[in-house]
Parts: sequence; structure tokens; C-alpha cells
Amino acid sequence: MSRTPFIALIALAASVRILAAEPALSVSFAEKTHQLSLEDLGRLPHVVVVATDPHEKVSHRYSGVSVHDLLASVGAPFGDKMRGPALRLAVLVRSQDGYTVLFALPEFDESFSERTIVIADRVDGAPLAGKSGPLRLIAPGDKHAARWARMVASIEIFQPAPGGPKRP
Ligand SMILES: Nc1nc2c(c(=O)[nH]1)N[C@H]1C(S)=C(S)[C@@H](COP(=O)(O)O)O[C@H]1N2
Ligand SMILES: [Mo]
Repeated sequence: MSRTPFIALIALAASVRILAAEPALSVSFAEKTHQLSLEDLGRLPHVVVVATDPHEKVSHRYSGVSVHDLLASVGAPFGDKMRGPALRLAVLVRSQDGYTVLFALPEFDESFSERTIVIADRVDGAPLAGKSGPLRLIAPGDKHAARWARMVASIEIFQPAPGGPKRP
């Protein structure tokens, strides 16, 4: 047997491994950034939220990592530290297609909000398919689906500048 198919198989396996380990999500606050692959994310503690997709008007079982936990891992000031200047921090969620949505940091703190916002990697037991995934932000209770960002690529805490941009 020629060795070529064997070598090609190893090369294929190696490239699949590299693809699997590719960063899927970046989480950052100031100088700290965590790059997570889908595998890394899959290993983190998951929560299940049952929420109605405001666009489809259908309830689904979403499994994902809470945004609170992701932001806490880069030092977000939750709990006792969620006061004073921390109340002015904002969170930008960017997607692969450039779509960007904004939250206020306290929205992810359990003493401010009843709901748990997650970065879902599964819906109704299956991975999020096509342009819905591989990661989608699920904001239960939002009456509009606009902040349910699909194809999420990064989550970043930043400090909005007062007196900033002109009205668009
Ligand atoms: N990445 C990304 N996410 C997005 C959007 C988008 O354009 N890009 N549109 C939003 C809006 S306005 C709606 S109504 C829903 C639509 O999602 P659906 O097509 O899966 O129902 O996705 C939201 N998430
Ligand atoms: Mo929309």
C-alpha cells in the first residue's frame, strides 16, 4: 500500500484537531482576555434556561455558560463590588457577522436581575446549527429578539465615555 493516503489521513486528523481548538469566543475586561475554543466552553459548568424565542414565539431548552461566569473569569466586579464606578460599566457582544449588541454590566449580576443570560452552545439537546451558532446569546425576558445575538465571537467589558458620540 502506498504511504500517501496514510500521511494524508494524519494531516487531516491534525487539521481537524487544530480546527477544534480554534478560539471561538474571546472574553475581555481591561488588559485581561480569555480565548476559549468550543471544547473549552463545553467543559465549563452549564446552566439550562427554558426561554421563548421572541422572534419564533416558541419555547426552547437552551444549554450554555452564564455570561456572569464568563465575565467573572476576567475579573468583572460582581457581588459586593457591584457598586460605584462598576455600575457604569457596559458589555459589548460582537458576532462573526459584525452584529453588535450592548448590555449594562449589572444585568448579569444575580442581585440585580432575576434572569440568567447565557452563551448557549446547545438548543433542545443539539448543537446550535448554521447561522444560529455555534454560540448564541440567550436573554430570557427580552421582548424583542434583537439582543439574542447569533454567531457570538466576543464579549467585552468597557467604560462608556460620558458626553460621547452625536445622535446617529
Ligand atoms: N449575529 C447576528 N445575530 C442576530 C441578528 C443579526 O443580524 N446577526 N439579528 C437579530 C435580530 S434583529 C433578530 S429578530 C433575531 C432573529 O433570529 P432568527 O432568525 O434566528 O429568528 O436574531 C438577532 N441576532
Ligand atoms: Mo429583528
